[in-house]
Amino acid sequence: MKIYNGNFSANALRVRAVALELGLDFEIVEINVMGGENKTEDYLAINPNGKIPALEDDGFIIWESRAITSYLAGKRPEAGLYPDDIKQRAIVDQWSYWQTVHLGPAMSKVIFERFFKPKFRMGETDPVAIDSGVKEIAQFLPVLEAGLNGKDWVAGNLSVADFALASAFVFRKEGDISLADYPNVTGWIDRMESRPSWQEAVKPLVAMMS
Ligand SMILES: N[C@@H](CCC(=O)N[C@@H](CS)C(=O)NCC(=O)O)C(=O)O
Repeated sequence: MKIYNGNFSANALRVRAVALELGLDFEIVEINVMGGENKTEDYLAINPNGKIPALEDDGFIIWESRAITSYLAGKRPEAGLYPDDIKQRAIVDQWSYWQTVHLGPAMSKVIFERFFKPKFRMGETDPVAIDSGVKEIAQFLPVLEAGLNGKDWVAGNLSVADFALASAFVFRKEGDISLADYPNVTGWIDRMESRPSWQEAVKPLVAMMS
């Protein structure tokens, strides 16, 4: 099994983390996005979007990180990362999609403006973008806080949704996003970040950005 990876990518991070969590055998194929390797004919045949991550498993190809993690979970159903029960599965999907369209973009906006832009000299920080991102985070984090009431993991048991969500929090400190008002979220991300799979998967991303 091959994971087409970029160490800089939070989307690739969740795929590596789930593969490690499940103890799957995989080979990392590093795609040099800065060097344009994601736009070569060969790579576009794997992911026509020219984006990483992608997965190749015995000739089967899948792209989109959350679809990949659900597929990987299906290879070790006993781990329960993507449950068979349709209601439990719907809850997992709910949080994964919510991270994709709501919390993730809000967190990324603020982290990009406050951390990545100055660090990589990507232009002036945009206070309007920060302001709107901060407001969105203030709207969405209470939803996650309430969702975690009485639970260790968002869908009850550890699932691909936790891996999807956790990738949004990697650079929260650098983005000056405080979790002080969110004890459930703080406990959850601490649990997530103490998992050996997560620690191993996040290492190359953190190394690149420090
Ligand atoms: N929704 C996709 C997003 C993939 C994506 O945006 N990948 C970025 C890296 S984080 C990429 O490959 N960018 C290179 C490009 O667009 O040229 C997923 O979750 O897999």
